[in-house]
Amino acid sequence: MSDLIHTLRADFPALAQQVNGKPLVYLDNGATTHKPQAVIDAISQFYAQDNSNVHRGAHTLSDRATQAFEQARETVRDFLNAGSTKEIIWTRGTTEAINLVAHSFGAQLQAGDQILISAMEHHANIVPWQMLCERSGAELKVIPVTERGELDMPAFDELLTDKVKLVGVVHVSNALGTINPIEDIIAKAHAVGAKVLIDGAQSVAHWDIDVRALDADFFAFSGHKLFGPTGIGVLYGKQALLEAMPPYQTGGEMIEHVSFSSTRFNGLPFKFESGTPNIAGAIGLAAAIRYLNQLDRDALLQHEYALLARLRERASDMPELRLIGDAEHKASIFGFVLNGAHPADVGTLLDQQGIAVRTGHHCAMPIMEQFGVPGSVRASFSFYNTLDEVDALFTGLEKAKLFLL
Ligand code: C6P
Repeated sequence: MSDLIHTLRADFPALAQQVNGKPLVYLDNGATTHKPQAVIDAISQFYAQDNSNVHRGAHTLSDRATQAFEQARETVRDFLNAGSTKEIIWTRGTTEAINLVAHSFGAQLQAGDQILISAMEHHANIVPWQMLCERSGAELKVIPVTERGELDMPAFDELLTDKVKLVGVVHVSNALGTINPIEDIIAKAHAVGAKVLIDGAQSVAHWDIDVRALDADFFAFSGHKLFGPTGIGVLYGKQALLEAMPPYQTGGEMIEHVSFSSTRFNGLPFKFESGTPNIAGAIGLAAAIRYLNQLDRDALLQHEYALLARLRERASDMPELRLIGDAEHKASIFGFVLNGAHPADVGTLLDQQGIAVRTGHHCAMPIMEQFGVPGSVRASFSFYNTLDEVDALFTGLEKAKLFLL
């Protein structure tokens, strides 16, 4: 396996650099992943050769750009196993995808309705629903999280009544690493007539998603956490739901006919895509997916679990280290505090050793508060990380301890 990982690392030029005089150990993949050369090439080829606006021009370059852009949508459809490209809406990322649903699907909500999210959500899956509740009079309910950082499923069962119109839940928590039982959640929510939005920002990079097998109503993710560019993301929505939803933002591209007396909207997916889209971003994201499709993703996931096992083993030998989130089902996202040390100081000392982690509240303040910490240190891994890098993290932490504890 380690030979394969070293071969794959060569596909990611940013990994092969020194930072602060040390080889880069990049453990901030939850924030954004690095990009393989194939993605960088696809974006630069678009700008070097095909650059043009889409769906507009009567010329060859525009045709090429449109073809590549719509082919990218088909690549995403296939990746998610969605039934139609009409169900694939380009957004700027997970945040915009959730806001779209909150504004558009949410337009039908009224006083007496409830939205159910969990205590481990990223702010992107909290604040849009709070705003919707203010606008509509609907009520926001929260599924509690246990001490280990797992969803309290008996509490979920109790909270799930026919008042709930939408359940919004994160697939993998960016702060805790917990993998949530979304199949169960979706089935139970459907049984009371609620729709389900899955925040897939942190899951897509680790394993394949099949939105039809999941029966998810909405699934959101960001390209930049999936080895693609920033500024592009996807909202998957079931066609019948999207057809019934009003447009989110308005302007060019999302219309069929405009006069000063009335406007007819375009069909799916364009109804939700106003203005010139991120064409290069979509093409770059499709290149990332094509790159992933030629890999054995199951084998890479097993490698990530081996990294996690080593992390857990090393952590058990460091009594000052307190895990923030120790779910049974966990992705390779490792949040912790060193008792007595501020997470930001730990992060700085690791950076001096070339080790990139994220520190802070990870845009998930409510769950940090529940764990009684203002923030944590988070090492988030990808398939291109190695067991040696896990060991480098712990060597770095031993050094940090000498300064801080
Ligand atoms: N989490 C992290 O370091 P955007 O910013 O739209 O691409 O993704 C927002 C988002 C939504 N949900 C989850 C679970 C996320 O992890 C993120 C982004 C990054 O954890 C940046 S805060």
